[in-house]
Amino acid sequence: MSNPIVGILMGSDSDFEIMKESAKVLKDFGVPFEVVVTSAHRTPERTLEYAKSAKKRGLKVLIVGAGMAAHLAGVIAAKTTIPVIGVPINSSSLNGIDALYSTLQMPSGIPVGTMAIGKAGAKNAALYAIQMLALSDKDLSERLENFRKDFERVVVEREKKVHE
Ligand code: RP5
Repeated sequence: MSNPIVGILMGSDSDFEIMKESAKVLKDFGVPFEVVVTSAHRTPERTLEYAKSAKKRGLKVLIVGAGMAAHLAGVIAAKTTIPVIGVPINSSSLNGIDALYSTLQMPSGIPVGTMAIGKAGAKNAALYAIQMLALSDKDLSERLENFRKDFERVVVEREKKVHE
């Protein structure tokens, strides 16, 4: 996509199965984004370069998913003042608890807004990014309001099925 304002980053292409949930939401809302595979451990220089240049390139929010010893979101956050939203990926035998702690437990001064483990987290990361962007974008804000209304309707409809 040209002129992306959200970056979706992940530590491995194997994370895409989860992180595509963020991409789907951003696409539905018409928010331009880019997807990048970069690792804090395997490609540290590429990761730092991305973080350092993100703001200059016009990115406004970064969504970062990683599993196992998930340092990616923290390393990215260390090198940019753009808000970083972390998504712990359940790619290990610890089912993502390792990634949750690694992503969430940032030392003071360098925040990473951490979502739930896995697909729900990836979806919510995109919605959270949209909420931030909507603060200065009236159209996007309206789309968000409509999304919430539709969402409420779907929940009520589903409840009817429970009683059938
Ligand atoms: C992390 O290690 C990645 O974010 C991924 O969740 C996990 C496993 O990566 P692969 O071995 O599948 O490439 O860096």
